Amino acid sequence: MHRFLCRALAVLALCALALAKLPAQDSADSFVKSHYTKYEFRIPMRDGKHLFTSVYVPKTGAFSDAGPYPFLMDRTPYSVAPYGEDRYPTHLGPSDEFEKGGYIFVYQDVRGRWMSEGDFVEMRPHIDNKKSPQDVDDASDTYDTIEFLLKNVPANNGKVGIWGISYPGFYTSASMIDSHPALVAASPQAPMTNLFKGDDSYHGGSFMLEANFGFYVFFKPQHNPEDPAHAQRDNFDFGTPDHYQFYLKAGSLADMESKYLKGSNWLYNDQFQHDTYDAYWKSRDLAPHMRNVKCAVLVVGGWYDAEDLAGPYGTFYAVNKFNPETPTTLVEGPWVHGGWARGDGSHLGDAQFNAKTAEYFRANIQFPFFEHYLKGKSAGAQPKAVVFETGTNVWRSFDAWPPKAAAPKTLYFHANGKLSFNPPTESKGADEYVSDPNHPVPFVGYTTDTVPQRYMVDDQRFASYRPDVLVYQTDPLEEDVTIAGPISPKLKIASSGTDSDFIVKLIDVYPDDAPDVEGTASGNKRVLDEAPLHMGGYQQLLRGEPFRAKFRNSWEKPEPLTPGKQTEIDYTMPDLFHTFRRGHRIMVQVQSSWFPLTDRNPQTFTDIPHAKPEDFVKATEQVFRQKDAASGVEVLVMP
Ligand code: PG9
Repeated sequence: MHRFLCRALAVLALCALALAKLPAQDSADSFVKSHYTKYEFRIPMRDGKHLFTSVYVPKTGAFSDAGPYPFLMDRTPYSVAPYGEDRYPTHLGPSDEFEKGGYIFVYQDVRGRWMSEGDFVEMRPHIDNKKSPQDVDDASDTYDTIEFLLKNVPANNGKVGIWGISYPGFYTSASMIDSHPALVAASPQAPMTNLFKGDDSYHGGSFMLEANFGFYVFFKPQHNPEDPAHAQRDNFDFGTPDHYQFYLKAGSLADMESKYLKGSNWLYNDQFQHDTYDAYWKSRDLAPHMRNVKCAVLVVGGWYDAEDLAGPYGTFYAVNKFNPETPTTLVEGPWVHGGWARGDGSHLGDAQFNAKTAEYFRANIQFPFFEHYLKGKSAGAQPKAVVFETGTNVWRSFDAWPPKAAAPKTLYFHANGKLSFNPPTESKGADEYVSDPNHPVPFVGYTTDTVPQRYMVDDQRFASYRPDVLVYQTDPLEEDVTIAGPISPKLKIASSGTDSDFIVKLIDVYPDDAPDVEGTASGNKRVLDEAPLHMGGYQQLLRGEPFRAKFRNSWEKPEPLTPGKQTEIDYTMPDLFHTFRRGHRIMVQVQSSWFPLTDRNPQTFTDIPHAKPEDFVKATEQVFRQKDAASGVEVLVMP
């Protein structure tokens, strides 16, 4: 038991530190300690609260660039440790280029976390028209922080940049609103934009169970910010590495909370108790507030981000919509959550990209962006989108995203598991399966105690063999097919139940003679032996998302299905840029559970977080594929 707990703690600690690129453990002879001087401030905000801020200033003569230097800020809920002006981290900034590049690094505990005063509010809602000094949010906290830094930190050049990954990515997005005039460059990376609509909490109305419960047993309310060691390293013991079984036996979300957390974490309770798009979630949607963004923006996301997949698009589209004159670029690569900040980015799981995509991003996109706006270095044109095309494995730039040339086409379901761009002609046609919530379809084909980052490109053959998974695939392609942009399932279904989930997965099927690849360990350790991997027939997941049928007409007011009645389930999955190579097949799978990635739908219209065991009933799901009721997936195809 203890072994699993230690592993889980270690994984979480590494993720939090790696993602935040925060100072890890200090080391006496670190490069940082010999090249920087550390200052700690408790910066007063307009409402009187003080935010704890660590500042690292290059020592005189430390770098060829003699300064003055710009600020580069990172605001985080995950702690700015090490605390103490005599304790230094081993690294600073987004990458080594910055650490040696002549910057003043600023790390701040956000309001209500660790050493900062005030109350922590999950994804603090933005206040558009602030009426008094008591109207505070992360835009005002950043503004006040910048005012203080400019006046109190030596050797600065009056310019400020801000960046952050995940939660720090959200704080970056929030800081850009009504931005301080000294803030000239911001890079929100894997930012949460809307936790209910596709970021960490809900996808298509389904609760992201494994990721959220696994996160909130560690991310807890803090009662004593003066105690930096405060119980973030909780002793939660799952008791088993097999989380499929753990969650299956745990019962409803409410049962699980009362059994394991006992009301100790209102942050988690807020997540699962607000299971419709209510005022709690609407107030936290950052997109409608992304106005008066005067700084240049570099939004970064990963095609395979298991946490904040939708957030980068949400921020990018909002900044463009409300600030058309502001230089804004979207960068998307074949990365997991924060994958661009570490490693070389040459592969993920068994998927090979034949390019060091993360190294390329850090050196050729991220560093030049900040050097240009913070130091006036030349950086060339700033395209609207710089995106890595998987399949062909090349970087491309566009003046719009999705590319203007990409045109909508539908991949239609046909009899005998066929998929084609031609619509069905049959007057009658449907496929069906029995979905049993007590035997849900697993989201990976192996035992796991986490959300393996590699799941988003894993082989789907384990699922395709199940009778409760529909499989449709094209013939081997005679020429390359490139898709660019969102992927939109359009299903005509009927269910014997009064609610159901529908998960659609878009898959690239490798030809039987695909070359082997060397066994590789990446992200979460390979689940297979380290040996050449036979890729023949590999069904590589590209994109999968659930949709909870009760939300088909309204996110606010869920509605039951009428048993047996034909119903449309139309939704959109986050963007891709992928080429299905000649000889490959395009595959689509359809299923009604994805466990324990998402919580189970009882398939009875009910209050799911409080569902009773007897609510969980089998349902026969029909998917129509006929002339007047065609089902399929709409994609944007490049010419
Ligand atoms: N994206 C992660 C998260 C944010 C908020 C709630 C749950 C998870 C993260 O910041 O790592």
